[in-house]
Amino acid sequence: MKTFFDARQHDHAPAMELHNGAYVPYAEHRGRMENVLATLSQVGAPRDHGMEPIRRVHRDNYLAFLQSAHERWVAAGRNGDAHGYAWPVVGRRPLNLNRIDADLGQFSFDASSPISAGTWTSAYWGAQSALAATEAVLGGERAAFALCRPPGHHCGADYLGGYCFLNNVAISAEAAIAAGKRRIAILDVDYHHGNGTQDIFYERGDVLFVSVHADPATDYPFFWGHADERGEGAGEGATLNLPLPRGSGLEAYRAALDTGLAAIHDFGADMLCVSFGADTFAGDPISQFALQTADYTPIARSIADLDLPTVIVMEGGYAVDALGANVAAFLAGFDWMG
Ligand code: OKP
Ligand code: ZN
Repeated sequence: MKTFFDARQHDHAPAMELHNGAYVPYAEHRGRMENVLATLSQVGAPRDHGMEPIRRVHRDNYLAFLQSAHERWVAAGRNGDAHGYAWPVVGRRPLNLNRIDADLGQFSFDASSPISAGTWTSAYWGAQSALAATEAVLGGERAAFALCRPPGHHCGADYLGGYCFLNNVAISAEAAIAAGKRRIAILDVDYHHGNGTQDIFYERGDVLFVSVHADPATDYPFFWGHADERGEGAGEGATLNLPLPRGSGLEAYRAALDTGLAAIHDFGADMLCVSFGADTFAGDPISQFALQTADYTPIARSIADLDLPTVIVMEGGYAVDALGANVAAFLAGFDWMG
């Protein structure tokens, strides 16, 4: 399968993150990509599609913030990674503040995503990898894979969070619509709910968002991904959340996935964008499902059986030594598509 990755996606390199009350080494590090790249052939660098497709998803003030945040952090006399610590609660009146600390709170929803010197460059080229895979599929490939890093499904039109800065799968879906596709299905099979993707398309009837994930009653991102979130307005019924309990293995996973795939079939999508996270793996250090490496092939095969042109973008997966094998097992499920 054609795969896209740009070496500049390594530039994003936060040192530490807040995990269960302690600072620990950042889990979403470049070693993840190195392990995957070692298992893949046919990896190409994306061409540069520029800012326009990114601006279809993200607000200009947020993009300006992302591009300058680390420089402003340094200019304020700070060391290391830019990190928010104060957030405007729902209902707080809009304020036009320009202190970097205020903006870090304004444009994020959690403390999971420090900004390093290379964050913008990596996020930009990760989005370009998603656009290159999208272009390949629009050009006739049955499926293509974007090895996105940083991941994207937690960030929204104007906020970052959950290791995510640009929403790669949303950028792919919007690019496909701009190129003439009419109905896009997004299937999110990362362990965590894709709250940013859901938010971006919540009132849209032309983009179906289906997600199988850990129940937010017990797992990050807690405030989104509950089964009763079903979309609003024109998007009513075009969001389908299928939460599963911690400990779920292949049997429970397949039952939820089959429900999601049936919804995608009924929606009549003309293209599929998949947010693939391998953090559903039994050995994942921050997640609690029980999938085995060999399970990813039949899971992907049943997604491929939808017989839709498919863009696959990388999301999470933190069992680094197994990540390449898990990605390869997933992509093997699409092999018959050529
Ligand atoms: C990103 B993706 C828990 C900290 C949670 C955020 C997890 C983001 C996962 N102590 N950190 O969906 O794989
Ligand atoms: Zn995840």
